[in-house]
Amino acid sequence: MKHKLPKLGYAYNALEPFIDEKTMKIHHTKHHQAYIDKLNTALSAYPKLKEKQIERLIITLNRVPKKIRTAVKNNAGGHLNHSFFWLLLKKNTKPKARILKEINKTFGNFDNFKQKFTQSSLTLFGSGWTWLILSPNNKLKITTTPNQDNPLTNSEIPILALDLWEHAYYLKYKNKRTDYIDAFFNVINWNQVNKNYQDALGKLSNQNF
Ligand code: MN3
Repeated sequence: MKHKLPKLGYAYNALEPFIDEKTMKIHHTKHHQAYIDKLNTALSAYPKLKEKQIERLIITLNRVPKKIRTAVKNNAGGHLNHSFFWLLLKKNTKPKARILKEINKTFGNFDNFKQKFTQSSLTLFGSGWTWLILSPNNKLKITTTPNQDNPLTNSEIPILALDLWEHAYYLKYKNKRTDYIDAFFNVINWNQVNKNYQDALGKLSNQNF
């Protein structure tokens, strides 16, 4: 099995003016594709690893031969994170249902959540991601990871993610990470976030992650 670039499911300009067409196109067809190409290259001599689901590959990273472990960590991580991220983007949805209830319960109210998520994103040094995760003890938490690391490595299940690599925003926002984070809050697909939360609760109760 060769890993392949997933379809975006919407047009490259669908998130304008918040995330611009050019950024989306390069991000998807060049950056995401590059992780996939490098992952396929790293796995090419390992038929069994080639058949592994991308999530399993990340969760069981310590069983990947040392020789290719860093390449797999970075590029399987890049593939997994971006595949997850694309689904989280859509204009004109609103936080609702179980996830909103849980956000309010955990962070007091939605504005507090947004503020904390923004603050974490601004204090992350260099390239990485901000996450809303479900912890093994069934709590929502905001975390950050460097590079292309994924919270699954720490048994935390991703619910929401923001790509904070400069390639995700530099063409439009230059050094203004704050403006990019603000823009992101206009294109979060809350239907997907709610689904991710429901799925995470299911995985947690089955210990299936
Ligand atoms: Mn990216």
